[in-house]
Amino acid sequence: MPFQTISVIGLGYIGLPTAAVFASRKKKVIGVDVNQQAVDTINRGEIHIVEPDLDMVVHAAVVEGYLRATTVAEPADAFLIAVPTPFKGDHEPDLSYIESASKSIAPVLKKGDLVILESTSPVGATEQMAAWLAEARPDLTFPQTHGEASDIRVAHCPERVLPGHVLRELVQNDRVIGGMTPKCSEAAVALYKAFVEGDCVITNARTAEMCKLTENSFRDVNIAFANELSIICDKLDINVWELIRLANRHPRVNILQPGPGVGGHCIAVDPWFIVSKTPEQAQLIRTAREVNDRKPEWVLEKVRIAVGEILQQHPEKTARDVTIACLGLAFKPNIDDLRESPAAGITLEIASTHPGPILAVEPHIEELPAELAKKTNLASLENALAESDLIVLLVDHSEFKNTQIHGMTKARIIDTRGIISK
Ligand code: SAJ
Repeated sequence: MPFQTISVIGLGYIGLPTAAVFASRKKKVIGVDVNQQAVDTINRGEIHIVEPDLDMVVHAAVVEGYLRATTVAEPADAFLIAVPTPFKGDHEPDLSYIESASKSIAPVLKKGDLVILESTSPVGATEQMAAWLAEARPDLTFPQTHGEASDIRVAHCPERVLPGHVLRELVQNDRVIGGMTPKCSEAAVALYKAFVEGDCVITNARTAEMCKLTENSFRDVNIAFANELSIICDKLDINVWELIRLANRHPRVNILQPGPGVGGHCIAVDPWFIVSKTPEQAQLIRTAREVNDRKPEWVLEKVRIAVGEILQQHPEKTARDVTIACLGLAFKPNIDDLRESPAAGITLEIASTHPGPILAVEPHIEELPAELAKKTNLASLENALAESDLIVLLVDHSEFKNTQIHGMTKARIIDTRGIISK
């Protein structure tokens, strides 16, 4: 393979596993990150993020000398940019991390190099990245002006791995390869073939960008449908989980599960990249986002109503005497990631407005984040079930699913995940 040295810019949830997997295939990998602490951690053979088995793969890669991290870009044959693309203002994509990553590698680029944008990006971002590179290096030629004859090859190859299964999905998933020219795509396929066992499917950069956004929007729209059904069923006194289970027996129906809202760093963000480019056209995609974003408020209203009913049944009590337990804080089951989590947001809001005790149960963490720690206590499942008057089930962790919650508590239960209601 022509790529002897590979540089990965951005050593986060995608960049670090990608760097480690290349290194595990005995490629020399230079990881670059602006975070000195992350760089030092990786160079010790340790990791600063949570992902099953990643610690072992990074440790082996560093010890065997295939992976090294640094804060300053160095020459390489291929550069993979895997930096965050958050949004700013009114859900406008923020490309500033891609811009600074491009500017950091531009000085070390040389004729024949391949630059791949892996970050989830709005349509047109790869062309924008190539423009930033060309501006910084007028001595080199790029595909937007020189097509197949360019010195530098540029492609967009979005990551599509599921947190919690990153190492397996990196290797096994099909990969969409969107080169700015067919030769750019060919070069990118040659690079990924070092570890990808799935198909490398070639398209252009804009389609590859839109493909990633489409996948996550599809999931968001489907979850919004499920969330809307849950609100409708609540009005009509129908068990939504039974309803979806029955409907999904149809060979061409596959509805996802309702919940307390959509969290994480992708599904709740990426659809906005489509909406911000085409606000007039992206009606359904925008509405789905709004439906999912409104769901936590609906859950909070259910909590307020339940507390009111408990007080009506127990006139001797005040709200201060009502203990609420929130089960689960992570953004999805069986992980410890509390960032962008509707469950954590709902718990914080309950703790900020309810005057009585709040117990937070999250079997995957040992300490609450500072903001939550000020207003609530981390409790065991057993204590929460025994001590609370109201239980709000927010995450379908296996620990909760495997417990006979109903039999272990006298509390009222609001089940946002269908754990007991199924
Ligand atoms: N959720 C529901 N109901 C469901 C499924 C999920 O409410 O039936 C919620 C989860 O609880 C969570 C949120 O949606 O709050 C997102 O979770 P997820 O498991 O759907 O997705 P992510 O964000 O962990 O990963 C997604 C994946 N995309 C798709 O499955 C299309 C992953 O493959 C992408 O690589 C990742 O986004 C990404 O990085 O873009």
